[in-house]
Amino acid sequence: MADTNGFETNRGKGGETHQQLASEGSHAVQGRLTTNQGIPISDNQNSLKSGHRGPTLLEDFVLREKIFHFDHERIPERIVHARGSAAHGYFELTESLSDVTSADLFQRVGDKVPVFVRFSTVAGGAGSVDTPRDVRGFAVKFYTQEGNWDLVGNNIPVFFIQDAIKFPDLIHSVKMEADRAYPQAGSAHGTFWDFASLMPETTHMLMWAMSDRAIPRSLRMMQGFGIHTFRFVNKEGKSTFVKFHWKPKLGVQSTIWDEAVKLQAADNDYHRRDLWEAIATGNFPEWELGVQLFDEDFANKLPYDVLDATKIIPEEVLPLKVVGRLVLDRNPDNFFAETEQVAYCPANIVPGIDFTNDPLLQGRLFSYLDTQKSRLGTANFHQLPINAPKCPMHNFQRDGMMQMTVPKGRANYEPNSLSAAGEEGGPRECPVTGFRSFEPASGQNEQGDKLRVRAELFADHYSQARLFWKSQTVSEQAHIASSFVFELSKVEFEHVPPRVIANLMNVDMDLAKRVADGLGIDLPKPNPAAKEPMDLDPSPALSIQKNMLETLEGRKIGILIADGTDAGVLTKLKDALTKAGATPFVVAPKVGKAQLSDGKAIKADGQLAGSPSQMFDAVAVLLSKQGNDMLLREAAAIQWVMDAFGHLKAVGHSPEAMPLLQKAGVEPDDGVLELGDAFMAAATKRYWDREPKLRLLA
Ligand code: HDD
Repeated sequence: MADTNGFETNRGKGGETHQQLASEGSHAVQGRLTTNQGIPISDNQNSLKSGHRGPTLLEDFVLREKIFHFDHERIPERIVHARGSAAHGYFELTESLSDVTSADLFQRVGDKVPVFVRFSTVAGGAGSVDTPRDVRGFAVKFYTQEGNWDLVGNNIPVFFIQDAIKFPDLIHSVKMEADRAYPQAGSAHGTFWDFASLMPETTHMLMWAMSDRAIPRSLRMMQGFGIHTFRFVNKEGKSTFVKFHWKPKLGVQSTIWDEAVKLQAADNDYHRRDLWEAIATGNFPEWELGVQLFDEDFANKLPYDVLDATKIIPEEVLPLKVVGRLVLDRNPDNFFAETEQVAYCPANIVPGIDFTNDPLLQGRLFSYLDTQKSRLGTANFHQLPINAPKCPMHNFQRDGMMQMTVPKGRANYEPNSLSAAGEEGGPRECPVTGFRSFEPASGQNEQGDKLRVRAELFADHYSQARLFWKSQTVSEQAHIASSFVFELSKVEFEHVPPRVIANLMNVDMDLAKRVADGLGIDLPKPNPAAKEPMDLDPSPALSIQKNMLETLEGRKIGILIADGTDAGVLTKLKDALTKAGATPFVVAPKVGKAQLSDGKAIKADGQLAGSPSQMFDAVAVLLSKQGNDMLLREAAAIQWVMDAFGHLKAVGHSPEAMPLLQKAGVEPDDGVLELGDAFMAAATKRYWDREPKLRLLA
């Protein structure tokens, strides 16, 4: 029926049943619309009014309840890591660790444990973009049979600071500035670099943050790290130190800066969409879990402190042992209920795993639980389905806001002897299988005077920053130096960049000079290091480019077509790409129709202006003469090709598309070639050698 405005409403005038109304709609209907009290609703289009043009009545509980609930839909976003995307999956053990840990999930090869993994940026708000230069969070909740274990890590193996007491300062400095509330989601501003320059311990992580690690191509192509040194404890109570590493099956891949910047405009949700689509299409992201295991003796011989979160143990010094795989195979059903409400906490560990005295980790053990209470509003947040353990859980904690369980009986304290009276006595502690903190042998406990200090080796702020720098390729070094220049060029406090450069002089003089030169300023006076840096052996494992996996698996290839495109070549190319594990994505001037050479019309996956080439890992320009002539007059097409070339990607083309390539400034090299088998191999790479011809890097 039509309402007074002439709109169609679904109100039944003559008292039709709900079923009759539902059957009128084209969508499947799941039951009657009700209020939160279960009261059936007859009209979800109009509020209750006094007369046709009269005021809305306070009595309208349907309206009031709906608006009331809507008004309270948001909870405080995370103070850090607010922007995130998550997925369900499982962890499968491939190598038993029963000799070093009693943790249930590491005992039996083949055992699978459900997980929920959330990836995030750090600095931006929940609504910020996916591709700023930033560290990425990599948080894994393992729902084990012995309780939930949360490994709350990042995609960079070190941290900016050594002691949790500096965390609020670090985060205040990097977030948007206090008075002006900009910039959003980025470290390229005065307060961050002011803080960083005064804290030499940030130098190692700054090197990583200025590298391409901080602009990942995909969440599926990032490493993850537990960062801190943790402990495994075995059945005999013996402790082994452990560091956790996630290695992506698709290899580590990053974007380059110009590409990352343009991605922000092309698709704010670039990473979120990529993760969702990969899982939805059955291309399940996968990582290996590697562990570095070592004992006290090994730790004592290292020239750095394993309790210092600004240090790594290079894989070349202590190789990884691969013990399992992580597979993400299910998208969340509901973003808020799962991704937003998931509450990770490094203090969630299970029997067989324990903390160390890392002062950053120790502070985290307090912070997360505290933050969850503030975000989720009640001490009962562990009852939310995404946070609840999937193993039995019994204790005598009771009541509190939003208590969702209904405990039975009188026993809400322990010890009790209610069973003697024939009543339920409730659960009891288990000294054998219950969690026990690691107990060092007598006399080995760290103890002493109460001191606000750092351990001596923590003062070495530069050796590993130098190690990182020396481990990079020429092209990666140029990216790092240029990122320092870019970020510092955004700092309006003139005294700050020289201080950063003075710190960099302790890392590598060439790097410092290049940054100073890029900014057009003189080298400052040196800032003597608290501890003279050492020359450690380079670690090739730290370079992305040296370890690039040349594969099409998980990659997305853009194919630009227009009217007249050769239908046979297009089909062949799409088939070959799909077979190689890539996703072909057809881009055309009109999304609804492109008339191919065989006279048939096809739909494109994306429209040219809305699908710029930075969304792809490699591109194919498959045009007829007619298509090429038309696109020579289309700036979006010229930019499409220019950016693909400028972002060092393979550019495959039909012979007829050559004029467009030339207009876009494409110059011949190994990555520019006619479409065919050779293009398939070429599309697995990036062409780093091309860059110096296109860009004046620092
Ligand atoms: Fe943190 C969230 C990772 C140091 C305090 N942190 C948070 C998340 C990740 C990390 C991935 C998001 C989890 C999610 O997806 O919900 N944080 C790290 C790493 C650190 C680190 C790898 C150093 C090695 N964090 C750190 C310190 C403190 C915090 C030193 C405080 C003393 N972190 C928090 C927090 C957050 C958080 C305020 C915000 C939201 C949340 O916890 O749930 O408690």
